[in-house]
Amino acid sequence: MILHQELLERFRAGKVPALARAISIVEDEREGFQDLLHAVLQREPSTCRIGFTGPPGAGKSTLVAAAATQYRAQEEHIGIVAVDPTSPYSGGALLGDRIRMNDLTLDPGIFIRSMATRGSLGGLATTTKEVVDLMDAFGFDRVLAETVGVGQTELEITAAADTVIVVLVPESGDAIQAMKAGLMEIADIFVVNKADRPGSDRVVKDLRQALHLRAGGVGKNMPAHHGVDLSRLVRQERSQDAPSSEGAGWEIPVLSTVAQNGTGVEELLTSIEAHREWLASSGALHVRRRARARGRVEDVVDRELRRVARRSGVMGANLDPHLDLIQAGEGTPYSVAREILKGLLR
Ligand SMILES: Nc1nc2c(ncn2[C@@H]2O[C@H](COP(=O)(O)OP(=O)(O)OP(=O)(O)O)[C@@H](O)[C@H]2O)c(=O)[nH]1
Ligand SMILES: [Mg+2]
Repeated sequence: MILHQELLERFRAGKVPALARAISIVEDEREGFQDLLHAVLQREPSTCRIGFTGPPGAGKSTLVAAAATQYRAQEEHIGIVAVDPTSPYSGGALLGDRIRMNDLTLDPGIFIRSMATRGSLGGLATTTKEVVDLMDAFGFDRVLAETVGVGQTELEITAAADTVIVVLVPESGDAIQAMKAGLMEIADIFVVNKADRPGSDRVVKDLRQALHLRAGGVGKNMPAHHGVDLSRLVRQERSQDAPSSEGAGWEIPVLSTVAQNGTGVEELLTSIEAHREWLASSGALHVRRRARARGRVEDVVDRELRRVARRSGVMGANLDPHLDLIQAGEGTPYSVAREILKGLLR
């Protein structure tokens, strides 16, 4: 705690380098990172968290950059988190983001951070959410988070947002695909980007129809892609306390944009504001924040349990005699795990 006291003061004073350092500490789970988070999160959340997700190359970064530019014109301070699901070593998409968001990085009113999920289970997704929490606590007017909607970790991160925008393109297939990928469950607003390309009207129409059918109860429990319900985590995190968006008077809009030249971006921002108002007036914002708090507690407990197991050393060389038993047919992974857990929880 003493370790980060000075950092904490500079963070609270709104110094951007302090935010950058705090993010690094959280990202690397360096000593004292939980105390740091604990200290800065003791305030009422006020930031508008907007998530952008969708298939690779849909134009999310371009759209985020366009939105950020408009918000800047209103003198708002903006934080941007771009989450890259690929390996941190390939770096391709991150580099692309950097180029597309280059103009923005010169603006001191905008803070951009790219991070990789590294495809690992649990841990890093939690860290990513914690980075969004940090940005929130820093006091930006809005935090825009971009994730690629391709897997569980990436969808789960959308639960960190108040408003989730799902970005599709004419090429990304029909509404059924979106439904299968679990995107229907998480969208508060649909955007069909690259409306300058053929087939865009068709996708807009399909989506509207699918949403209409869904509102009528058709396809609500449709099993997702490969039988894995990618959206379940998000839904759980949200709806344990809350009905999903469309259940409570929010009609999910389907917009079309050409992010490259800014067409439709104004309408998108209007929809985001409308959703914000709906969140506040319907009580959904409170409910979502509560669900988020629940999810975060679960995340931290999971992480700490894993940590306790790792620290105890039982998963390392000490496991060898147990493995001998399993190989000799005198034990199973279950009997061994049970014994280990008994020891840990004693
Ligand atoms: N034709 C057309 N191209 C666009 C539009 N918006 C973005 N692009 C282009 O599409 C490509 C991908 O855009 P990005 O903004 O990087 O897409 P992304 O979804 O962030 O991509 P990843 O982060 O890699 O998943 C870029 O070459 C953009 O210039 C659009 O409205 N129309
Ligand atoms: Mg991008």
